[in-house]
Amino acid sequence: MFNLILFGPPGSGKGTQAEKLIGKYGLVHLSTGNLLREEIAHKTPLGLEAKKFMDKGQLVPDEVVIGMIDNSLVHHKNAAGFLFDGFPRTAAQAKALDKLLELKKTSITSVLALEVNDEEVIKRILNRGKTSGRSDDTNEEVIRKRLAIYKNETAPVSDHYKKTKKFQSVKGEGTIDEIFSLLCEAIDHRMK
Ligand code: B4P
Repeated sequence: MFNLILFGPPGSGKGTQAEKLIGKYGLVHLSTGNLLREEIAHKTPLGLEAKKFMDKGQLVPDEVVIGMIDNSLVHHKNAAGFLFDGFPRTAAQAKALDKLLELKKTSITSVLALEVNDEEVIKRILNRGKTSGRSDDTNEEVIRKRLAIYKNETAPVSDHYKKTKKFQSVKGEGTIDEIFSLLCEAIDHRMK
């Protein structure tokens, strides 16, 4: 199995690149952001609870997102591999993911981190906010809060993967196709 984590700050292009990568490599796309937004759209109790955190730019509690990933892994029993987008975002999530994959007798193959500067991601997210209908995309203060949480809680998760030499940074600035080529190069190299 080829299991890829797409890592990077909010608005770095994880979702954008994930859509292209799953088509090329036949991976199952697991985006915790998308799963949470589906719960919100269906007004489930989980969605209504998660929305309170997301609207403030905060992370949704670990047990909620870990539970969603657990369900998704069970649901996609015969997958050739997974692309994790926006997960793990905390050390506890990274440890839980290792355990869940171990139960499936597999592990993370590669972690690719999109590097984009703060002002560029703020510009991208505010731009998406004009059409996305996402309340966490329209307020610059909330976006800066998401970035601060990324730096304090999520960026340190990279150390977990650096120890096993699975971590690689990729330039996330440029056109969508240029960044896609860099990601494909890194994946093809890992697959050899
Ligand atoms: P996510 O859904 O993961 O959202 P994101 O970080 O904003 O998106 P992403 O990096 O995928 O950006 P995209 O490609 O869309 O999280 C939202 C919230 O959910 C979190 O704040 C948190 O509250 C909660 N959550 C999710 N997962 C969680 C977890 N594991 N634990 C706890 N809470 C969790 O790109 C952004 C924009 O840039 C788009 O408009 C795109 O068109 C544009 N763009 C992309 N590439 C570009 C390029 N090369 N040039 C110019 N623009 C580009």
